[in-house]
Amino acid sequence: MDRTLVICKPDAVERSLVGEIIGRLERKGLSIVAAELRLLDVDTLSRHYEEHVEKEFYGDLVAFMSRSPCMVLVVAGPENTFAVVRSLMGTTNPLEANPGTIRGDLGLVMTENLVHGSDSVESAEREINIFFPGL
Ligand code: 3AN
Repeated sequence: MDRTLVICKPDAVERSLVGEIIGRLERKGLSIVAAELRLLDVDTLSRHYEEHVEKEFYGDLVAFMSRSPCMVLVVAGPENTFAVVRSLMGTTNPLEANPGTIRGDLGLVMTENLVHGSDSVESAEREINIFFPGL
C-alpha cells in the first residue's frame, strides 16, 4: 500500500463538497485511512507550504487556508497513489483544469481550488508526518 495526503480546503468544507470529493476518491478505489476536520494554524501551514513561503501569494494562501476548517485525509492505494489523486484533482488553476477533474468540475478560483494532494512520494511522507505524526 502507498499513501498520500489530501486536504479538502476551507472552500470545499464551506460549500459542503467534502462528501463529493471523498466519494470521487473512494469510487476510484482508494481508501481513507485517516481523516480529521481541523482548523489549520499559521505554523502548521508554514511547514506544509515551506516551498511557497517566499512567494507573493503566500499571505493570501495562508489567510485562505486558515479561515475555516479543512478536512485533512490520508488516502491509501497502489504504487504512486499521489499521482492517482493528482490526476483526479486536475491542474492547480481550476479555470484550466479539465472537465471530469475535481477542480475542473467544481472550481473557478486559483486560490480557492478545493483540494490539496501531495506532489511526490517524498512529499506525501513529509506531509503525512506534519498532520498525522506517527501514523
Ligand atoms: P497544487 O496544489 O496544485 O500542488 P502548488 O503546490 O503549486 O499547487 O500551490 C499550492 C497552492 O498555492 C495552490 N493550491 C494554490 O491555492 C496556491 N497557488 C499556487 N500558485 C499560485 C499563484 N500563482 N497564485 C495564487 N495562488 C497560487
